[in-house]
Amino acid sequence: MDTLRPFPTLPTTPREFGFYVDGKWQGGRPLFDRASPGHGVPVTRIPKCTTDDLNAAVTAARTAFEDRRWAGLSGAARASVLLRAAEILKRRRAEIAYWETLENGKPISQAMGEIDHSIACFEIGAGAARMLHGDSYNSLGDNLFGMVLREPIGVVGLITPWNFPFLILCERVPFILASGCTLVVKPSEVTSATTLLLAEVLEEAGLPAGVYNVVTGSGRTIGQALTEHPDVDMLSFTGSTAVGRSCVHAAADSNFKKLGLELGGKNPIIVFADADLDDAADAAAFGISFNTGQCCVSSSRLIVERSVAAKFEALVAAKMAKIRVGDPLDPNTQVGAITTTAQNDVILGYIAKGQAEGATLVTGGIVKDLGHGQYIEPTLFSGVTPNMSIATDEIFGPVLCSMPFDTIEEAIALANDTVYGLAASLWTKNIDKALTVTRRVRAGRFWVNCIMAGGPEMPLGGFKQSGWGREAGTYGVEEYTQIKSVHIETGKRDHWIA
Ligand code: TXE
Repeated sequence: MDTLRPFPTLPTTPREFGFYVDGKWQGGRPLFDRASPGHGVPVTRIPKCTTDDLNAAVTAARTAFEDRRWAGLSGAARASVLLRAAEILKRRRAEIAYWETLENGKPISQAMGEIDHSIACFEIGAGAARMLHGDSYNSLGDNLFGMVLREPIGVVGLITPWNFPFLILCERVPFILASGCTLVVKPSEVTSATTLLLAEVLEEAGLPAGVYNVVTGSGRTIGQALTEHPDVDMLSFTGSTAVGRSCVHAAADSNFKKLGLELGGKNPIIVFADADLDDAADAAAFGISFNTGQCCVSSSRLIVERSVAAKFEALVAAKMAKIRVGDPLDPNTQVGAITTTAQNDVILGYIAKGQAEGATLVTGGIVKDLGHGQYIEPTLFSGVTPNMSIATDEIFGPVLCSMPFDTIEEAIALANDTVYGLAASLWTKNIDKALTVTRRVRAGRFWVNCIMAGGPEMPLGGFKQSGWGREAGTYGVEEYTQIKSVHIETGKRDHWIA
């Protein structure tokens, strides 16, 4: 299947997957069914791996790391594998997008865009593999020369969530591979298919066996065991703040493995009265509805200058009402299904709470009934105060909370009034305001007169409780390396003992 038309249909039977360790597909484990959240019918069957399977995967990754079958190659050789993977992804784009849509519920057109972005990650990872370098000190005197080497950190554990199963994977894997590390991936139990498909892609691209391993199963067993594993050198985790915290404990209690964490967000979109309000309203509606708001960088707090607040909220509500919520397999759909029933309940619970706390429901707040699956209309609350739970908690759904401000200081204070610091968007035509707010809002990603812009050249990651470290681009590769200071003495050495 390499085009979106004809409109793809559901698979007639669920597709059964194996798991992937040491370059071999494995089976024989109990399987669990994953139903499409947009249709309510089983679409995939995924193995419930054991901790022995996980241990075998870590051993395979360790062996592949220590014998230098990957780390020992030149950056150019690693780059050519990554570039071949990018070419294979181009060929398999529609197929991978299809399985992503079925398991996640996101619109197929969006899933295709995410595969394109993932291809770019592999291309940039290839460039980064060739450019990876250290430093030197020629300032230590004529008898001493200093070199700073970057070495791959070793075996990486990668735990990914269900909201962008393939994209988040590809914002990490090419950069981990570029550094020379080997890895064991544990995808979310509800969206494992495309992580397994990437194993096929990497194998065809010529990645040596044992470098990329995938073990599927629950977070509480396989995920937890990976965080605690004494032979894993680094863990990259993307998911909830609660599990992120448990990763920190597990790392401390096992082997002090290095952690990369990308956790929750409660991101502001700040709109000044002088902004192009139509552009900003489009961005506000997009920023909270994209991926049904199940996005760590969703802009869920609208902080808008009071003099235009009512007008702006009306503009956003009008845009939201036009968003096409529908069957994820329909190429015209803009907003698909909520990925899990648990998340659906969480979002509906917050919508009820917002009303109970006294916020005004301007638009949305209702379930869209397509006769199958779970869908929630994009929702806007006005009259929100900073202490309401809809203003403080990461809802992870299409729910935007509007709060007015009068002064720039108040806008900055409201934007920073959160334990998170993942992303922020700012709308103004005034350069002084733009630079002041950009410098003072504590967020890892900042968009001025745009939202969710950029590519995998730019680093991703958060301030405060949104996480540790950065992924993607050259920063992302460096994250998976460690530094060795090498001192080389030349000439005659001064003896300590006479
Ligand atoms: O995440 P979990 P959930 C936030 C969002 C959402 C909430 C809960 O607010 O409502 O988290 O989502 C694995 N040890 N984000 O419950 O449980 C799990 O199998 C090790 C924000 O689904 O954190 C999956 O692979 N691993 C976020 C991954 O962790 C464990 C994206 C994420 O699942 C584990 C997702 C354990 N004890 C949710 N328990 C973002 N930043 O984008 C689970 N896992």
